[in-house]
Amino acid sequence: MEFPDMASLKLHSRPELFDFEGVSMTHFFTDNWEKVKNFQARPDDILIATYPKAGTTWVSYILDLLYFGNDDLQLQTSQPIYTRIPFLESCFQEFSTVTGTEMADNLPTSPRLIKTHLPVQFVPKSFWEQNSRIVYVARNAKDNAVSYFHFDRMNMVQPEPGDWNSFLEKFMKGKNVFGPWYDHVSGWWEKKQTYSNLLYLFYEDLVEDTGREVERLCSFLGLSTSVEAREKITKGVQFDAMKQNNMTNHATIPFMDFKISPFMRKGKVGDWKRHFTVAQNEEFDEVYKQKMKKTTVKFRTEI
Ligand code: PPS
Repeated sequence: MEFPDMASLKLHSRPELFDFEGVSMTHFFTDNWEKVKNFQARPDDILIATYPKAGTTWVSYILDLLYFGNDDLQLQTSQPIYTRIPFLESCFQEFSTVTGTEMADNLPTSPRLIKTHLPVQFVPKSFWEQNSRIVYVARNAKDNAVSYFHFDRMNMVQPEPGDWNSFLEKFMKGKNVFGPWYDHVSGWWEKKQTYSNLLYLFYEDLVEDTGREVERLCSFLGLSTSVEAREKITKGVQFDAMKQNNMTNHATIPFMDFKISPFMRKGKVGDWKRHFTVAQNEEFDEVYKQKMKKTTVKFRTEI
């Protein structure tokens, strides 16, 4: 995907959130809806699904290296990750002539790695019909909220976040692009109970022991990657390596202002403690208890 330079961008203001079949969205992810809904998945497709800021890029890069990381890393050093792993529902017409579905349709690779932030009920039905494999990554709500706040500050195609307190209030009400975190993580968790081709990973587990999670991915995907290759990948996907790597750090996206906040920001579990006041934390815990009372999914907010 080629982006024009900043000077020719047609974006005049931040997009507004609106209700789309019960979920808060911006037009960037609904403008191509007919094509998204009717997207033709293939049995060997691998869908990487997450709530925004839960570790999408991290797991995408791990899968990319597992499947296509030949010794010379020719692809990985010449093409930004978002051109090789299309963002299915994206439709940034102001900046790009290709939509996420067109990019996915035109992907020459097998398997195709495809990224989505859709809540489970919005996933095109062909993925279920084709029994495609899906890797879902979830991150604890507090760190996820902090990461999303900084992302909305620096990303001009996201709604204006306001200050931290007002962003957190909106987060608790689910007024974020792709809707409530609570419904997203629990909806996908419920799906896992009936759809066996779904691996549910946690960001906190990846931080705690990346190598173990890479091994878990290999076993889910039926890959017999050698120990040496797995160790090399584990090293290459550490936060500092990905932050330095211009093909994974999103430095080439013109609508992200890294002077406000970098895409690869902290990469930590527990950064929320530097953001939440005691009162905010108490209110958040109370809301969390209510919203999550029906699900069995459990998160760690520190490791
Ligand atoms: S997006 O825009 O939704 O696709 O963003 P996403 O990739 O899901 O999430 C970005 C956050 O993931 C962190 N990240 C990592 N953490 C640890 N190790 C590695 N290798 C790594 N890669 C990405 C990234 O820094 C963002 O989190 P924060 O907390 O903002 O730093």
